[in-house]
Amino acid sequence: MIATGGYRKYLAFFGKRNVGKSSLINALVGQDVSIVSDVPGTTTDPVYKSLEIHPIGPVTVVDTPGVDDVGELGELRVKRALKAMYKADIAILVVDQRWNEYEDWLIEQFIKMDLPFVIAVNKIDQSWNTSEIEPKVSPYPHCFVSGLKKTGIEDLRRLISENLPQEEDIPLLSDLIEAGETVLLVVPIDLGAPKGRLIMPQVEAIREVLDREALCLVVKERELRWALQMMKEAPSLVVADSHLISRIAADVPDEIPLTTFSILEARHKGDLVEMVKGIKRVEELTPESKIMIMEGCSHAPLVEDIGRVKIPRWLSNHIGGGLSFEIRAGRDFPEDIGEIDLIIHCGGCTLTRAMMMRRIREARRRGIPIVNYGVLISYLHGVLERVLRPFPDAHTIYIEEIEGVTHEN
Ligand SMILES: Nc1nc2c(ncn2[C@@H]2O[C@H](COP(=O)(O)OP(=O)(O)OP(=O)(O)O)[C@@H](O)[C@H]2O)c(=O)[nH]1
Ligand SMILES: [Mg+2]
Repeated sequence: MIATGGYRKYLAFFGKRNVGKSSLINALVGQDVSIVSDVPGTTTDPVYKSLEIHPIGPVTVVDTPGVDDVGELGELRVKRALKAMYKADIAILVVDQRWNEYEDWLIEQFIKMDLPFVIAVNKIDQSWNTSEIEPKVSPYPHCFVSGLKKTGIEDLRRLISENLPQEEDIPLLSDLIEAGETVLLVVPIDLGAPKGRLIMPQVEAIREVLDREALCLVVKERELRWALQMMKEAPSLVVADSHLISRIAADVPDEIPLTTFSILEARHKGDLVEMVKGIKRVEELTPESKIMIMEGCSHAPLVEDIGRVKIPRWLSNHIGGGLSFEIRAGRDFPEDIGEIDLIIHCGGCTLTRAMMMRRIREARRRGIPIVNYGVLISYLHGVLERVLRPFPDAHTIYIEEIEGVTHEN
């Protein structure tokens, strides 16, 4: 099922053993989802519970084992708790009066991973002196609660809701053009094209041009030159399909802004700058490198499938052979990802922006560079600099961080 407006947020609870994580979760969700006991280390595996919490909306609450767990098994549990951080949208650090290096360490991880977090100071019913903990928690969003007595739970809900990151809306192309201008879309009708229709990014692009009160001309690649000759004024933007981009770039005069549907999609659905940064890794690859091709949906592979055939071929040619490719398709970020040097993600046409951003964040938190099909294809065809020109942020990153160290030809 495709999550659209009702995108489920991951709320992950962290803290030492026995601070009351499970009790607080039960109080927050109003059900006994997690076992509570005074034995430290009661929660041994992350517990996931999906439900609706007002005013936050649909969420998955994740209870984790205490991070101060000891011994070999303890270490394993800590690892599993940390894994929950990779995919969390927000972390809730549960503490009681015993603040020590574990809390400092957890906060350090959240900051390093760019994971928003709030602090719930628990067991406030035990009437201890909170003035000692105030300086520790006051730099961060925090509240005082009792999981046992179920007090302060409303404050915690509000705090979580206020600190959950909101995804901004980024258009496909309407911010790149003015009313009255013309956009030229170059759409291949080849074996990869669906029968009798256009694909989503093409349809969305047409719609955005119309909404912008601009003109849209749609042609196949063979009619491109003719269209350009016919136009009295040059188009203010040409958008072409990635895998034809080197031919199209040769046909479109250098002064006309040119980009690809995939680049537009990478910005609209994710983080173009992050994808451009990922290109740096391409030049560090060796024949032994491991690549993960990640697809957002499972489609029946085509004979000349872009992710399974063309990209591996182009990239292997670029590196000079070798490389191992693993393909993962589906909605969830794979858990057992192993040692991976680079993730190459599809355009994510069936994913929402929020879903795509989560995958990008997770890759970043795991320290794995990520690029997408569109950015990589343009790079491997030697036209990335050109197709990034309409996007000053990403173009600057390319010039400053990539151009000097890579071999775009
Ligand atoms: N007085 C008081 N006791 C609490 C509160 N919250 C939890 N406790 C008690 O603290 C003990 C541990 O609670 P849990 O919720 O199991 O703690 P946990 O953090 O999930 O512990 P682990 O799963 O072992 O990591 C239990 O005996 C709870 O009854 C609270 O707000 N006040
Ligand atoms: Mg627990």
